[in-house]
Amino acid sequence: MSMEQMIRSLREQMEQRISKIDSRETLSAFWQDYLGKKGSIADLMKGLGSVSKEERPAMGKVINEFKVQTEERYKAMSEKLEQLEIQARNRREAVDITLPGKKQPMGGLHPLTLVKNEIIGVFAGMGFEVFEGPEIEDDDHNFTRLNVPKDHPSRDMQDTFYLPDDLLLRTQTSGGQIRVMDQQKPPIKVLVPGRVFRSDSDATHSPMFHQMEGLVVDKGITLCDLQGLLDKFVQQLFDANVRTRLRPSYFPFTEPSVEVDVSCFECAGKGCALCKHTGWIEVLGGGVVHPKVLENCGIDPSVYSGIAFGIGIERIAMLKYGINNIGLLFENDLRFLKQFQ
Ligand code: 2NL
Repeated sequence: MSMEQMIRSLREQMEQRISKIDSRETLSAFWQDYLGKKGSIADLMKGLGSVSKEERPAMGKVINEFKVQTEERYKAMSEKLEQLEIQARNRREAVDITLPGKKQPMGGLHPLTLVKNEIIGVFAGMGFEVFEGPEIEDDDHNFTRLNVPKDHPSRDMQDTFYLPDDLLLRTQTSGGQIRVMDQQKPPIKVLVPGRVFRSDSDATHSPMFHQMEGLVVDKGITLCDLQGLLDKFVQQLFDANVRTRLRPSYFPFTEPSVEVDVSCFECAGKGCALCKHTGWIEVLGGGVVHPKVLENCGIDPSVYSGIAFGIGIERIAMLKYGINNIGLLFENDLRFLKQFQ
């Protein structure tokens, strides 16, 4: 076979190979077989040595044309493969910009937080400052300095969760007010919100609930100040027309102690299911701070006097929103919670 015939046959073979290429791998093999160091074209170049001097330039030209043609085919195929790869990637990564976005649902405040904020809002308007104490208290802050000495029967009034080392889960936030009195001298006007714990559980009691205690200490503070303060408070919280009623009660840390009722905001005192046909609803407890408590905090009870009160936030929330079971406030069922948004 002459060299020219050989080149013609190689050229046909090359065109066949290139038309079948479908990947980088087969293209790379193609390059090796034709254009590589040990490829067909290199072989042809070597064979040029045994061609006669007269024929050599013409033959060289034919080989070179074959080489250029092969390189062109290679380059074209390489570009074609690249285009195919880009198309494939674009298909893979395609984003449908007409699809609707993912909705991020709006969060909202828990009804207890709403009520807490509302109560703080009312008292802040009367000049109260907010202070928070620790949930884990010592016996001294939770009981002793509040005039509830060890072995005093009133410790049984609230079943306490005790911890090791004379520590306990606070049964009320009063330890917070004790700290305020330790740190600042009268006039004092503070509101202390927080979680409190009592071993008690039924439809209206939870072992953990939220309380808001208030304390005012200054010269000449009386029970009348407490009623005036609470009158304004319930009028802003429930209805402008409600009134308060104080009934005698007992707490070791106040003397006198009172239970505070609000006239029914559902029936205006006429009697309904909410007020159990009495016209009155119990909302909180309070009283005049016991002189011993002031004394225990380094405040002279012959100069200063104080009033204090404690509000159960769950109770207020249940009254305001007509919730009949306290458990609903802790289950976090969205069907319930969404009603307050
Ligand atoms: C309730 C209502 C009350 C207080 C809390 C208090 C705090 C200090 C001094 C005096 Cl530092 N009193 N707090 C007073 C009366 C009632 O909460 O039903 N508690 C068992």
